[in-house]
Amino acid sequence: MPDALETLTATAPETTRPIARLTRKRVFSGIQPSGSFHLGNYLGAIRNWVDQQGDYDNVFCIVDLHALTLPTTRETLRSNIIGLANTLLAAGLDPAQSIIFIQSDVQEHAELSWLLSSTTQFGELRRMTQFKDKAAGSEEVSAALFIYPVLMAADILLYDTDLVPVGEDQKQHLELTRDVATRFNARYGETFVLPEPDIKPAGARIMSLEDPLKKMSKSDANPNAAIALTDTPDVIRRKIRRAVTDSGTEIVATPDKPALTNLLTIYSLLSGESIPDLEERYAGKGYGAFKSDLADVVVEAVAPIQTRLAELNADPEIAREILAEGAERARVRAAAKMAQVRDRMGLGLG
Ligand code: ATP
Ligand code: LTN
Repeated sequence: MPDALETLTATAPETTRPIARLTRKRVFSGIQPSGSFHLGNYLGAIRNWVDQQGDYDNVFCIVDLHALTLPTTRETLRSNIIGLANTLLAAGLDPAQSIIFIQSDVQEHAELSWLLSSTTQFGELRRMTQFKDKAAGSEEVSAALFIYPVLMAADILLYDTDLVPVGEDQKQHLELTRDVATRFNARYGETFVLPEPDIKPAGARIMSLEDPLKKMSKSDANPNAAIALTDTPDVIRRKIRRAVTDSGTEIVATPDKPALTNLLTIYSLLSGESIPDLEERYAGKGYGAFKSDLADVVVEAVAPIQTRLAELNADPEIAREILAEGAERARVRAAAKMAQVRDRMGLGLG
């Protein structure tokens, strides 16, 4: 992939780019290397990161420390990290426009997380719905799973982030981040920028194909619940064919039809056609024709990403270099912020 290498070498060092930092809003977002990247991740988050990256000063992070909150192995984590990095690049993240790095390569994330845990209340963490959901589904609940949102707050606050593009499921974590930052600023003086969530109304919550009341999730035990970006055309067609539908036969997006609403949302986001136009087109037609067309739309949308992904997978050095350079640039910012935080809190002898 000479293209990616060219953009890599064209990227100016962090210290020579002050103008961009002064004039553009700062964006930070993260994604866990915790399993196969699915259509919900793409439509709810990454596609927005890619579409907007020219407008902002972006930092995107593969949050491997977060992936330790649920049981994993060394081999799985390693292969998930490189797989995710290649997927993000294949989906269009551009190192010339965005800093892309691995969380554990910048040690300040873990350090700030500890410091912020002192301005976070136990009761606040206990109320987090993601913790409750994930804890309910695991036999062993680590302390890390409980403090997960503090590490997320550290990720965001370390970079003076203005905007955090995420799916709807992360809204509560963003509220916590703002609360923790507000409390810290009140106690130690103005230190952190208060970030705003950037949640797009469409695609913010793509639902499971097996249960339209649950979000499509990497950690779903049922492999038919999610369409992975790496699924073959045959697998995509099969999953869509067997996706649950609602009672009745109408193809409309109404509150009493969560399954059809979800399928129409996916169709609309990938084809660019509006939901009312799709409802009109499929009025009186059966689920069979609708699902078959939807499968075509999905297969066509993921094909170019899969082609780029295969090229990147064939040469893991490309991602490795991009991530190393991203970590170097992220470290410059993180170190400056941490020096300020340590000083504000009175740590060490200054
Ligand atoms: P898990 O379900 O195991 O927690 P995940 O699929 O939510 O994993 P993350 O790495 O936690 O994956 O999320 C990456 C980004 O994708 C986040 O911004 C998240 O809000 C978004 N996202 C995840 N699932 C969906 C979904 N079903 N619909 C829309 N956005 C989603
Ligand atoms: N918790 C997020 C992943 C994540 C993140 C972040 C998102 C970790 N740190 C910082 C935005 C900003 C998730 O599960 N999707």
